Amino acid sequence: MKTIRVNPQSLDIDPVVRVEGHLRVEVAVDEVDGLQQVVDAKVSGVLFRGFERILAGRSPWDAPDLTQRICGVCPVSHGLAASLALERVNGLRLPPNARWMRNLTLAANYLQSHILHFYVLSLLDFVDGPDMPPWQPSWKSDKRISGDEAKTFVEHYLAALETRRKCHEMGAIFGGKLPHPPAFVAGGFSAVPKAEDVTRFRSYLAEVEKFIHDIYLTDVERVAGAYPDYRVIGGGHKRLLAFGCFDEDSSGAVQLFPRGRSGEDAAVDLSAITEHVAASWYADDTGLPAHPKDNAYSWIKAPRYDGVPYEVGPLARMWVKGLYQDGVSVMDRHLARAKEAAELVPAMRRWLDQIVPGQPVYERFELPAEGAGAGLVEAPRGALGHWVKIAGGKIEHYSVITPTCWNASPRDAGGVRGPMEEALIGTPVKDVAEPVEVVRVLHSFDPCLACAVHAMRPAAGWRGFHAA
Ligand code: NFE
Repeated sequence: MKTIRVNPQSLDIDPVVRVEGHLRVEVAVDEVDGLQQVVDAKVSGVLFRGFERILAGRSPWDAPDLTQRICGVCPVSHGLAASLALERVNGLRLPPNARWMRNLTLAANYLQSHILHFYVLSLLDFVDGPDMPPWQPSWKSDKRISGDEAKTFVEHYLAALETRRKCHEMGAIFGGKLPHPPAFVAGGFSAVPKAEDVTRFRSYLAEVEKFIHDIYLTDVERVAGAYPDYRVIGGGHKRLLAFGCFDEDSSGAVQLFPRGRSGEDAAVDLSAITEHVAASWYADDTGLPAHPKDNAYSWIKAPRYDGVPYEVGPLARMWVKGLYQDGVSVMDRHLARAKEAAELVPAMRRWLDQIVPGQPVYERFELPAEGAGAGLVEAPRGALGHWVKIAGGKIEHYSVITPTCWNASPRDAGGVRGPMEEALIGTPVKDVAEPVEVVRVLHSFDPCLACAVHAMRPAAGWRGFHAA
């Protein structure tokens, strides 16, 4: 492709709004074949956090409670991943009730998160809303949904807020107070199901289902229809990875959303996961925070599978399950996410049917003084892993790789861009004063910087830690 350098410009969007946490993006815009577009991108997490360091030296039993505080949007996933990591230390099998209640609480969290993402975090990029917050102030360019149709979307936005609240109330029936449900404990669940809880959950689910089917699915289709170019924009590396989630049996081998990768070889081998810090503010040899550092621009590490970047998220899950394989783009992410919401509802009914009030929810077990375990789940935004190493009865090392670590990762040791960075390449930018196209691509990943920024294990050999 012939590149005509006309007027290369660097745009710095800092902060990117309508994401969780602090995200900065720097894009180079240039004219290529007569079209002004993104030719380079750097995505940065600009807030340092250190949850793994908080965990070191503490009792392993604290991990489900402490790691939930990583984030208020996906705490359920962290509580589950931490519990699983401890249970894997000694191969514990849970009572079925605990499995169904965990699944249901996590699924309720997915539904609130999917609705939040489309209506609150993304829709305002596409719809020209009324002259009031949160619709204004906003960039005016390229809003293809306006007038009476926009009014309908505003009504749906309000209905989405209400429905999201219902999802939280639904999750709280078994999980306890949200957003950080205390019911996730290593060994099972701390709430005992009653028949009336099951009935109440069912009635919430019916209301949420109505919103998903009558409003959410239709609205996503409508936005996708108005922006057909976004079925191409925002593709990126087009490599997808899912750890799998929602156990259907005690072995953990059968899951509603299976583990896998796009492409010919779908197997997932945990020892293939590495983390790079070449462009991150951590020392190459120790993994300790190192700021400033030459060529580094993010507190996010760069996880790679088999040395290459992978996108994670609802699209990856639906792809691996075989339910959505239309493409990888901005709109494909939104469409697959809505499809996943619809897919969850019948599964939730099935899990509700299998809860037996009065039966056990917890299996008492001992943690060994020495051991290691991995808890792999799917958070709403994608593959989430917790790795724990116990020594002397305390946490010696804890490592968290979140979905946004994968998606918003910076360049790796080979200089290869992370998934969001790569997805931005080629994105047309009509008006550099209002680069809404860039923001649409970023929002389609629903990045959460609160989740993504973590310190790593400050000792030799940390690169191999994730094989545990
Ligand atoms: Ni803070 Fe999270 C999800 C996790 S994102 S929202 O979903 O883990 O990286």
